[in-house]
Amino acid sequence: MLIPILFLVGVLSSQTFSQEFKTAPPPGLRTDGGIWPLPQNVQYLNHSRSIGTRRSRPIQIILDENVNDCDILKFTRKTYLRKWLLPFEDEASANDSTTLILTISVQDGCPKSDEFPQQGMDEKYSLSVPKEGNATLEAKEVWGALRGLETFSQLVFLEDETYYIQSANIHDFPRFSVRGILIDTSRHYLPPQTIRRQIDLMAQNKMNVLHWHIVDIESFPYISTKFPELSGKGAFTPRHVYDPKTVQNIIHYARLRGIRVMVEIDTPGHTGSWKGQPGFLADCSSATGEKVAPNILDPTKKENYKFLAEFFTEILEVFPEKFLHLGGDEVEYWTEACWRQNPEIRRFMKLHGFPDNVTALEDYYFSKLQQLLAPIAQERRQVFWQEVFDNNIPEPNSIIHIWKGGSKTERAESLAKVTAAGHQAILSSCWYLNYIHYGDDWKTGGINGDYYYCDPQDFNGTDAQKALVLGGIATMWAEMVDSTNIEARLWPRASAVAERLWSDPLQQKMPMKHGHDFMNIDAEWLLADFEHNQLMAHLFVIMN
Ligand code: CP6
Repeated sequence: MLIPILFLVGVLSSQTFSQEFKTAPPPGLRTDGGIWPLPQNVQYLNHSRSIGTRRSRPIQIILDENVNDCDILKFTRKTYLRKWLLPFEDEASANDSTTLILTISVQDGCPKSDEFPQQGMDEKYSLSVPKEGNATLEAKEVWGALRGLETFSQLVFLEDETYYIQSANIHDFPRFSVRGILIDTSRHYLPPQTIRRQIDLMAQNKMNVLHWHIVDIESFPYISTKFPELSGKGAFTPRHVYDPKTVQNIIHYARLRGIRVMVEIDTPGHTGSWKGQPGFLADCSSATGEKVAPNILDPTKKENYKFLAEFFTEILEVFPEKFLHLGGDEVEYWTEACWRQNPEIRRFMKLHGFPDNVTALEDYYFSKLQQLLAPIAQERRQVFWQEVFDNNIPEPNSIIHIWKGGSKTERAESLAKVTAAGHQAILSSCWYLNYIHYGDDWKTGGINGDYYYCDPQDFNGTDAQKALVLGGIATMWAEMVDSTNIEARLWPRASAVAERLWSDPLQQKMPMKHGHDFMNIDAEWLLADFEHNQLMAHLFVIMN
């Protein structure tokens, strides 16, 4: 039934397009919309009105009394108004009869200055732009108002030096609560302005979690105030670091845009750069006795747990986000050359009666990690890469981050297993954006060839299991990525992920694959339109 209906919609809308335009529509001109990601419920009123020029004041935004002083909304208002190049955005009254007034009301008022967006943040909003009179934006929390303002901005378009707004009624909310991007600042250093710029682009796509894979084998750019030798010995150079002020700045920058910063401290593997803590890394040698560069910590030393407890205490003070990512991936790469070749570690295993493989030792490490986190991380939810679930014993309340899955079947099985065990899950398997192809691959790119079509709830399981899927994170592993290419590689490809995680799959203009893609052309238009917006934003940033 779905296929014929969607087909009909496709035919009708392409006829509308071809009647209105002999050639492709000019960039930026909205026809039936073009909001990205597609709202859950949108009714276009088939009408747009002129609201002024760059020199007049096309838009005025009025905040309701209870949020009139809200830092987040005042900041966001200013940012959006500057998009339309308004010189007098702080003046109270409209000075032009065509000025559109948008009033914003937020039921729950403004978050305190030490409150950050968190899991469970309410991003729902209702936006009404009638054919005449004021526009209204209503939300329960400011986070919803931020999403609504982004939608509002996408209804505004410029045509022959005049601003127009498309009339519409929109009721919108996200399908998933976690919609993220992973950045990897260990393989290549990313300057703070590059990170901030990706945060801006995430906000344009209504994404809300920046997963900061901050340290790994290649470098340790995080400056620890308690253990400065970590970056002292582990950073590429003394300039390739994030000092406490910079980290704070990024967290606050993200907060103003309704984005959470989830840091990942990946242990016990992937720790090659932790050279600044003496005795932390295990001695490694190959089976023939040759020394091998260590990439895994030594789980047998008491001092290492004392150190980790102090280090995590600092991390928890620095990052307010309630999800703490603890890594745990690919441990098997280093257990053979390090743990199993190291005489002291072997002796330790024997002493504890562990069998002659490393599983029990890994379990030992994760249980010690739980013990040291218990008193300091009560308010936090722990996130682990899937191996900790596959091979070890994760904390029962932890969230499992699924990244493996060379095929759809494999990732569906992982999702089914993890949720059957009662864990919440985050999916990344289909969104390895570091992979590139020739051509535009935003629909069919990735290891599994289904960036856009990948659905995190497409697995065999009960409704309760599906509800345990929190969302997804597009990963930008940075072995071959740095500040010169990250933006072009992320966007607009990550926008495909953003729409999958926000929108209702049944309402999308680009349907899930039903045999053939009959609406490719419309889809391409939407994307071109979107890219145009990105470009405009880019130019704006450069101009400023
Ligand atoms: N680094 C870390 C990586 C990867 C992972 N963890 C990775 C593995 C396979 C691919 C891409 C990235 N580079 N720390 C796995 C979660 Cl294909």
